[in-house]
Parts: sequence; C-alpha cells; structure tokens
Amino acid sequence: MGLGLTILDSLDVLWMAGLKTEFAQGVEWVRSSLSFDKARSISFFETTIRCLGGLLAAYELSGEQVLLDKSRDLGDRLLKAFTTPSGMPYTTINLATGQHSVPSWTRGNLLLAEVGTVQLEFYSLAQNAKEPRYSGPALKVFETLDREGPSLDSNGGRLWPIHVRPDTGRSTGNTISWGAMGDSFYEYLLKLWLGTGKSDERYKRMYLESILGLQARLIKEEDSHTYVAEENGGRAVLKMDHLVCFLPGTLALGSQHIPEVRDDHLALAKKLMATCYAMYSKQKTGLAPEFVRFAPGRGMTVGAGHNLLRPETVESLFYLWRFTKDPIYREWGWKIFLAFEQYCRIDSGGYAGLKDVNSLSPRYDDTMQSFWVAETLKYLLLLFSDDEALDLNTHVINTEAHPLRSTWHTGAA
Ligand code: DMJ
Repeated sequence: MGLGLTILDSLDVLWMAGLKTEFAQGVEWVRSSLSFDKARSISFFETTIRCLGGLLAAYELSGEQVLLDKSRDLGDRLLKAFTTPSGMPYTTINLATGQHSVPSWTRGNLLLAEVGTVQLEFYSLAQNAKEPRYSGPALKVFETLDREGPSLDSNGGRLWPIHVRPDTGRSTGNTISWGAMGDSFYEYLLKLWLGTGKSDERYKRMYLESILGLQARLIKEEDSHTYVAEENGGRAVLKMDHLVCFLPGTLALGSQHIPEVRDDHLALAKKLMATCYAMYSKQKTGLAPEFVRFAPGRGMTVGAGHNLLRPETVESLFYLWRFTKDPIYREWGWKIFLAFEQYCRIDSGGYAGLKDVNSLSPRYDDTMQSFWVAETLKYLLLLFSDDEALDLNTHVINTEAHPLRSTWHTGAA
C-alpha cells in the first residue's frame, strides 16, 4: 500500500519480543520516512486494522509521541471514508485526496467484516488522542447494523449476511459466513464490548445473539469433527475457511467474561479448536489449507490447498492455553511452528506461503504477508510466554493481533 505496511504491523511484536534496537529503527523510519499523503486507492479496512492498529499498539507500549501523531494524521484521512448515505465506510479510500469507492465485484455492496472491524481502532484513537470525534462514525456503524440487520430467529439467534447496502446500511442477500467477509465482525461484537470497558451492553447482546444463531444454524458434525458451515440461500454449505479458526479463541475469551454461557462456550471452543488443529495435522506438511470441505462418509477434505501463513489457529491456541493451561495447546502450537520452520522458511531470509500443503517439495507463493509477523509470530510468542507478557484484563487484541488498552472506563492502569 506504499505505507511500509510490514514495518507498521511489526512494531509492537518487536517491542514485546525485546528487540528494542529493531523497534527503534522502525520508529525512526516512521519519523523520517512515513507519509500518508499517497495518491492511490487503498483498502480502508486493511489500513485501519494493520496501520492504525499497529501504530496505536506500539504507541501504548512505548509512549513514543510520533506514533500517536502519525495515528492522528492517518485517522483524519481515514475518517473521510464514512461518507456513504448510511454513514457506513466506503471500501477503498485515497489517503491524499479523500476519494472513495465501492468495488464492482461486490455488486455495489459493502462487506460485513470490512465495515464491522474498525471500531476498536477508532475507539482507541479517540481515547489516546482525547478526541471523541474519532470514534463516533465507527461506533454508529454498529448501531446501524443492529437496527437494520436481520430479525431474530425463533431461538433468539441472529446471523448477519455478508453484504450490506451503502445507502441504507441494511443487510442484503442470504450468504452467511464466519469465514471470509464475515469473520471479524463477530469477533468485534465481543471485543468492542470488552475494549470499551463493558460500557455498552448492546455489543454483548449482539454477540450472544450471534452465537445462538451460530449454534442453531451453522455448527455441524462430520467424522467426529465439529465445524462451522456457511449458508447460502437458506441452505448449509459444508465448508470451513481457516479464517474461522479465530472463533475458538473468541469463544474462550467470551467465556471468561459472561458467566451464564461460560461452560457452554468453552466446551464449543475446545471442539472447534480440535477441528482447526486437525486441518493442520491431516496434511503432509502439517500445515493447514485455506479451506476444507466436509462430506458424509468422506470426512474432512482439502478445498483449496494453499497456505498464506495465516494466524487464526495459533491465535486460538494462545487463548485456549491462557484460560485452560492444558499443555495440549502448547504441544499443538509447537508442531505447527516446526512445520512453518520446515516448509515456509526461506534460506535467504524471511518466510513464504505455500501453494500446496500436501506437496513435500515446497512451491512458494513468493509472499510474506505482514500478518505473519504481526499475528502468527506474535501469537506463537505469547503461547510460549508467561501470562505477564500480556495482561488480558487490561488489553483487548485487535483482529490484526495488536493489543489495545481496554480499561478506559474502569480507571485501571
Ligand atoms: C488478518 O489481516 C486479520 O486477522 C483479518 O481479520 C483476517 N485476515 C488476516 C489474517 O488471516
């Protein structure tokens, strides 16, 4: 995106890993070379979760003023995206000119995960900058999704379609997914409740409605694997993206804060965690494909065999380890780490994604996604660190693994 993305996404993990020299080099680059005055169209969502989230987390850890100054500059530019008639943010934004658009491939629709996964970052910016104007538009998106979203199912559950109308903010179509295009909206229902110091019960209610909807309509069993299906046109689609593997971690986190669902949600988290690990252990390289299918009598099969170095399974292993202290979660994480080392590490430096997780002579995709450092390596570091490495009572971790302070209303440090 022309924004030093990997540097911004990596600052906080450098700090947390004790790599203070490299952290200082990154901050120096931000001070001397980072400019958001770039006349090109970029993703509003990706820039918010990776760049704004990365800068804010690094600021909170280090207190380096330039990181907050750059966050404000970026926030001011990103705010110009919240100008659809409904107040939902546009999909792309030009940080230099403020021009925005909705891409044609979504048939004029916005995507649930993109409009519903920027709230923690803007809320954090508002709190750190002491300027409430930064959070208003993003928080209003959740009000609109609540008001204009689907009605409750008979069991009190509620699942939001992945498409949203920019003119009204209304949910449209009947594709439901907790993987691509839906995933992190559900994650932020819980995390926004926690991140805002549990100050707005609306987010908790929406989160619990979504889990009831999930349990009634999408949770399936095949060959002893409990998994999360998708829905299209009212019919179940028996596939699961690796992206869904954030969910065991989110369920486990929620179970610590909502006593009435504690046992139920933790039990579901453990079952889904085992399925996510099986997505790795069943492949020749020990690395998971992008998605799997489930068919009666055939069990779990590969849907798309590439691996982009994604973090979701190690993310959930970290939460499950933190809350249960069952050593199996560290054992699984260690096996995944060794498989990444064996098959994705490049001799000349860095790591690359794989084109086929069942080929033992690696074919690389020649790309090291910034979330490999920001998320996958950070969650592995946290999985094998003592609890003091990150206090989950005072922080909530954004969808790009950037820890943000969550105690604004309780007064705790
Ligand atoms: C990351 O950018 C975030 O975790 C996002 O929520 C989902 N996709 C990638 C990682 O897979």
